[in-house]
Amino acid sequence: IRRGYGGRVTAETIPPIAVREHTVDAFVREFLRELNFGQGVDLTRASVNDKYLAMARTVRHYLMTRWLSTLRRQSELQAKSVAYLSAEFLLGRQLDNALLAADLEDIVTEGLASLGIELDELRQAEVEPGLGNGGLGRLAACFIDSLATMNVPCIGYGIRYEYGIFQQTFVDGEQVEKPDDWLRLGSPWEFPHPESAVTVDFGGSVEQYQDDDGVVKRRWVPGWSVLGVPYNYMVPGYESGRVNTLRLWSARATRAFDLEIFNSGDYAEAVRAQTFAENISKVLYPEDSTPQGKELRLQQQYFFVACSIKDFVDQVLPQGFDLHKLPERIVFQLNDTHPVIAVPELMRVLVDEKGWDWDDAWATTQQCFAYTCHTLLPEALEVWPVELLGRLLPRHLEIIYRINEEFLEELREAYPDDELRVRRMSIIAEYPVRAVRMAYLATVAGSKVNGVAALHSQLLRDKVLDDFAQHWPEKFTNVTNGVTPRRFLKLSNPGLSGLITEAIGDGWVTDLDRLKGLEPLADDAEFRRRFREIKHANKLRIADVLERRDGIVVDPETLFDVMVKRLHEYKRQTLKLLHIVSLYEQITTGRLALADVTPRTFAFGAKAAPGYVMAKQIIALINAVGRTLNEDTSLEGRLRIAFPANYNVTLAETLIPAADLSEQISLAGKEASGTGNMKFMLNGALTIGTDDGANVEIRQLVGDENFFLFGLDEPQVAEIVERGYQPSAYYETNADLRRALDLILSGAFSGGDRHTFEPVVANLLHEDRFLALADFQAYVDAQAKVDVAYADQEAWTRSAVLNVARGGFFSSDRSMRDYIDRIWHTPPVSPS
Ligand code: 7GP
Repeated sequence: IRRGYGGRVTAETIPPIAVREHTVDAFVREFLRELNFGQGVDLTRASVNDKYLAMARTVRHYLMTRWLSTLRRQSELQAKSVAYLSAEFLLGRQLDNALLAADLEDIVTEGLASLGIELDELRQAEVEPGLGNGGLGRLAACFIDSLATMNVPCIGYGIRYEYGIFQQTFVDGEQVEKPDDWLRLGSPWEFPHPESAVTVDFGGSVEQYQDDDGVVKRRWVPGWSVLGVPYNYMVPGYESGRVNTLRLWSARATRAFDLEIFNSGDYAEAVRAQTFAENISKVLYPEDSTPQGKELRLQQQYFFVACSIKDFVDQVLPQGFDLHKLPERIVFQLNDTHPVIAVPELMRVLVDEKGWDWDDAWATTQQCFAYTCHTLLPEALEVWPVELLGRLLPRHLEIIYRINEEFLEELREAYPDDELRVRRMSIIAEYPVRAVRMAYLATVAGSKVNGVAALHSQLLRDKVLDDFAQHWPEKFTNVTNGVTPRRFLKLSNPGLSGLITEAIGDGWVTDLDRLKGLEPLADDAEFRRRFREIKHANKLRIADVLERRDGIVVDPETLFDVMVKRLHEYKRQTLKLLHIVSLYEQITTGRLALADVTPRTFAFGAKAAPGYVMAKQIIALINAVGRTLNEDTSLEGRLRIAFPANYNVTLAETLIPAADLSEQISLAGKEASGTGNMKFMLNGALTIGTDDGANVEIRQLVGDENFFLFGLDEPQVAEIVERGYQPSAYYETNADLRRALDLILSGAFSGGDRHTFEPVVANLLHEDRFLALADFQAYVDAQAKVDVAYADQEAWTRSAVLNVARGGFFSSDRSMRDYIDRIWHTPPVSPS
């Protein structure tokens, strides 16, 4: 035992950790104590928020023993840990997960009821921490859940944004963003440790000096600094006894900074300086897949990785630890390029602060990092202008230059007659401005590089990072994404979870391959009936939520056709919209009889990056089409659009279990993996999808007969683009497509105004970067097959059951096993 967050103690002086009594009475006592002494109110006067906060704090007491013993055990054993470095952790609500981990739901329900409180009312009071944009951030949250459950030591490092992903509202159908003030009513799940704040430097210059032996060296003379205050969150495993830690950093002004200005007597300036520092962790950048190269974003990135490395080296490791053994104790996993500045930071610590020689430091650094890439879009690959990096982190820029120099030297030796290749692979890009390619830096520094689905990893090797894969074939690997079955099946779909457990026992919660045991039940009529009943109940549940949350009315008797994900042209929400508009056009012109239309609820959920103009217009168009269809009584409610604003983790948890059809219709070769696709499958929806991302693996597992495949595959896309894609040709030759686009242009959805949606249509006709028009007919044909299949409810349910039964592969527990075997080599450790 050594210095930790609580001062100096020895193993002998630590008092035993109090264990909470697992009874209704004990819970009620604790709860009332929290309410009275924590919140300072008595029950008769307590607001819902008071009760929620008191309950949350009570629940966390029950996990505390496990957390403290996990930490104590870890400092005894010094086992190798994963440090998951991620600018985003999209956690979702914490209460249910904590209740599950503490096995408290029944006790809390009963205890609260004895006080006249409904657990469900308190649940609704929790504001979800939206500290992520979408897939990448939610994946990080699933991964840390799995590691805790599998007993693997892990510390998540990220940023405690004061404002998470914006709250989306619709005003006249258009997206309007509101700040996400998630901390406003208190944040009972976090443990701030201001006393353990670390200093992070920025700016200044680099100077040359002579060390004690007269050797000339270089060091950073920073210009300004901020403090990083750690906030710890529990990451409880399910039935594992382990509680890992998520440590999020919050920026504060340094005292030195304050004092200097204070002494000069300028109070207002001192406060301004404080604001300046605190801006660093103020807000999550809302761009998903298209980062803007903003200075503040680079500050955020360096801020959290510098805090994390310092924390790990100075606080987590025992004093006097020989850093040459660092690779035995840690692997820093880089969640995309956002934390890649950690590479030169570790080099700076080892070379400048610890006095190591360069080669030694580089050898160690390379063993400590691994890099996951989450995209294929060229515009998503982060590049930092040298001018900006040099201004903000001058010493890091020098270090990057040196890494690059040595790397290029190695390349010139390997490819003496291929200077073109050497330049292509340079970490420094020369055009349009001199800039650092962060993905290249990560690839050079990382011991492994992985994509997030089989196809994605292959395209990384063959296209995006092909030169690197040729140079270091053994560096490249794949780990297909997964999702946590605790949150996205057990908690979110209690009906189906109960049925599964009844059929095969509850082992599936930590061993999802056991879902295989459901396969024979696909042929059991009684099982299918109950399965359908549960789906129906889930539709009633979401119908209720949508009505109360958004005033949206849906018909639970219809096919629920759901597309929820960020709004991006490559994901092709417009393709689905064109299908809907085409159906509507055919009905209103009498070419399609209403009686022949399968009643459907088309559900959308999507946020657009605030600066992404086209995405926002597409949102407005979905809402406009929705208003027209929903108000058109001639449709008799057979086709409705439900587009609730502010799709988030909480809404996903009730919407996905109600879905019949999962829309995964990105242009082949663009969606790295997708993880929503896995959640739908596990909740018994059938997929209509392209051969893209993890859809490929989903289809292989579930079988062609249980999946609606359509559209061009990646080689076909590449060929069409190579030949010169002409979207207007499809408009001219496909009458249904033309009529649908013309209907939008006619102003039918914009009160007769022909200009409103002209840019969306024009973009499709003249550019259509993601080949929506080329895939239109194939999509419509596949949707016709959906209608036919859905008409046979027994066969449909059979397919739905098989989707669940064959979805076990997509547990994030399996992803973690793959990371451990292929990249991390971190064995599980018993927590006590
Ligand atoms: C996403 C990918 O778009 C998605 O296909 C994948 O399932 C998910 O990561 C998890 O791997 N990417 C992002 O969310 C993102 O912001 C930045 O990528 C490059």
